[in-house]
Amino acid sequence: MTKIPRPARRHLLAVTAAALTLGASALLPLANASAATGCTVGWSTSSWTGGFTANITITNLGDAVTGWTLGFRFPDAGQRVGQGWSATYQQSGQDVTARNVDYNGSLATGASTTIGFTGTWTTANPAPTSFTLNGTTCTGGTTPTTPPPSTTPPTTPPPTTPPPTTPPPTGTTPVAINGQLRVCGVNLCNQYGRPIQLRGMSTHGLQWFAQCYNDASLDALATDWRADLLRIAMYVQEQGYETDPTGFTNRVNSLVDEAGERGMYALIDFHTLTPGDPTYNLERAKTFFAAVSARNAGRNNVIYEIANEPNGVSWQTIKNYAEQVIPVIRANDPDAVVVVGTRGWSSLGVSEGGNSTEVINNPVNAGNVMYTFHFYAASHKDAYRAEVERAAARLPLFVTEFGTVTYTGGGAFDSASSTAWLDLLDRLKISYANWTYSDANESSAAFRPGTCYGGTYAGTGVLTESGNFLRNRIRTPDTFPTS
Ligand code: IDC
Repeated sequence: MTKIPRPARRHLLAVTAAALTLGASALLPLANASAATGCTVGWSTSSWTGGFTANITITNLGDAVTGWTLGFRFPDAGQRVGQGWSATYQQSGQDVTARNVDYNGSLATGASTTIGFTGTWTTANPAPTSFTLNGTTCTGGTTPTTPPPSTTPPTTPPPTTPPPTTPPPTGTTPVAINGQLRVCGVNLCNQYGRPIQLRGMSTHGLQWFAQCYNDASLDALATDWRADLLRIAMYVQEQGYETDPTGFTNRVNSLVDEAGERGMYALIDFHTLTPGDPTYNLERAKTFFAAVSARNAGRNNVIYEIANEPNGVSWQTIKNYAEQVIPVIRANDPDAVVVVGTRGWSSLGVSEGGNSTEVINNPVNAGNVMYTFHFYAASHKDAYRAEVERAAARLPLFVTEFGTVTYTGGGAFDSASSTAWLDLLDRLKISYANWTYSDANESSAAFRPGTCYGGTYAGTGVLTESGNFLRNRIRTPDTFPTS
């Protein structure tokens, strides 16, 4: 038996005694004597002089419950609950109980719910160290992460009106509506199991265009362009990931968060290009995807793209690579969609004289996988479109990158071919990201050169011909099914 160290044991007894004295247990639903119980609670606050907000995540580790009461004791006598959300609060002395509201009372085994409140403090604001759920001490471990109080209020003040206590759906963003995605048949499907198409933009190389990805530009992407998707192009060579694995991993993770805060999906692109054999980067891929999948496993807006454009190698080599990288991701993030590059710069083999049959006959041995197709509209036309139409009946396809220009990233904007392509993708519900959401001095870039050194990204005044075309295509309303 694990020995509880003395001070902790004393504390647990104190909490129980206090709860009993205050009659808190009278509020509890009758315990089913045979039901397994257990819980873990995460507590995080942001605190300023005299005030704080607390976010509390409750995870039920026992049998399913249909109603719950969370109990905890403030360590300091000056701490008070103010306005709460997603629970009703009572405080007596230092003891607090939070009871579920209608929509979050049912907690299946392993399920979590998050509640919170604004509060006040006088002399100190330490986190509670022990919690109970329906009277059972949460021994699953508490994770107080309270930073030391700062002397100035946070830049975003606590809400003066509480967030609504009505149930989700909580928003109309692409991620709020569609939730965790998965592959169903040849489609990308949302949380209702219905096919959807995501439309969005790709960054340029993060090593060159970091200045283009900031609050203003990402706000414009989410609200002016109304994009569903941000592809995060992390080059591996060309002064990319291999020169600073930690730095680039952090940069990708922070862009995942930025996309998530705006309700957009994030496509994490391991942007291999030269050399074209993904095996060259296999160990780097394993290291990178282990890190990003562990870090983002709890997020529902992440899609993994494991090799941008394999070239000069067989499909079998790409498949072998995929079957080594995918398990690394799945070990951490079992339900995320993974997109696998194809032969001939992700042309389904066409640019190297092949076609999609090699994939159809020999698919990657893993579920929840899609296959990459890339095109550049001025270079790749009817023959490529015909192959996409043929393949789309058999394979889940994702156009993780395309250009409206030639495959060099430059040359004239091809309006007719770009329109034909996007009409086809819309009809087949194939998701896409355009190269690039940047102000690179090349015609594939959406912004005019110099835009990223100014503060304006919304509207049409900063756009190139290609950018204007894409913005018009992307900002039309989505028609995501919700049942
Ligand atoms: C191009 C960039 C260009 C950069 C070059 C470096 O547009 O500024 O100098 O990469 O490698 C792809 C690749 C993508 C290319 C793009 C245009 O995925 O990295 O970007 N392209 O050439 N495949 C087909 C075209």
